[in-house]
Amino acid sequence: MDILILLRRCSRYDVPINLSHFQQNANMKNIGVLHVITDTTLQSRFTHPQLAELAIQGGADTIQFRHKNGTTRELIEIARQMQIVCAQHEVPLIVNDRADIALAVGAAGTHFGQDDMPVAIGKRILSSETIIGASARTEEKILEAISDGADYIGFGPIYQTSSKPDAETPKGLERLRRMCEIAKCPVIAIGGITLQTTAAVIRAGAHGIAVISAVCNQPAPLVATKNLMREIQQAKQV
Ligand code: TZP
Ligand code: MG
Repeated sequence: MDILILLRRCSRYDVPINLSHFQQNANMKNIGVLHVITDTTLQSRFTHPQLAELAIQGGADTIQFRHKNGTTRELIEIARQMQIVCAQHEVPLIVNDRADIALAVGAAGTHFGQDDMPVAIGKRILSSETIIGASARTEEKILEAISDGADYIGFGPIYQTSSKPDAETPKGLERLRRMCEIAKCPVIAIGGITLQTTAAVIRAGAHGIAVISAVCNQPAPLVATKNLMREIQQAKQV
């Protein structure tokens, strides 16, 4: 058995050893810098797979499927179509909330919020290659998710957003900067990020960004994605 798996089992369920730095060094996965979250509630011009295709054509290096209603069968069917698009272009598909749907369609990863499956359980039921992203309402819970082995964390909302009805008050760039300093894994900033604010977010230390409206609600999602990616890359060079 993989020694890290063995040690992690011991640490979580038997003895209190914090292995977060081990996990970062040994299991670091390739995490994209532009996560486009597809959405069909804020716009109805494009389906989830169509948005995935446009975003990938524009250079998105991660697609997240996030759909808050619908039956499990419906979600599996949409995710399956998205996985076909993502696999064709070798872009990872992350399924929001649902480890079972990620497993069902062979997606690259899942993203868990504070009320979803705990990261420690996700680690047990998903393969070791599966990307696990996590976000939470408090910094304490975020740090817990990191020490449980999250591969990246989503941090936000950075700015005001109307895309998530229950979003908290904006955390701003200073708190993002602090989180990036203490997190032992990549931080993906989310919430109200636009083309105009992308550079500041990256300069605050974010590994990347996750967006809905800055792509899905734009007249041309492909062009919007291209512009965001260029902005990220330029900000990383400075
Ligand atoms: N989680 C925190 S803010 C947010 C989510 C899903 C919404 C992001 O959407 P937008 O349009 O990029 O602000
Ligand atoms: Mg969730």
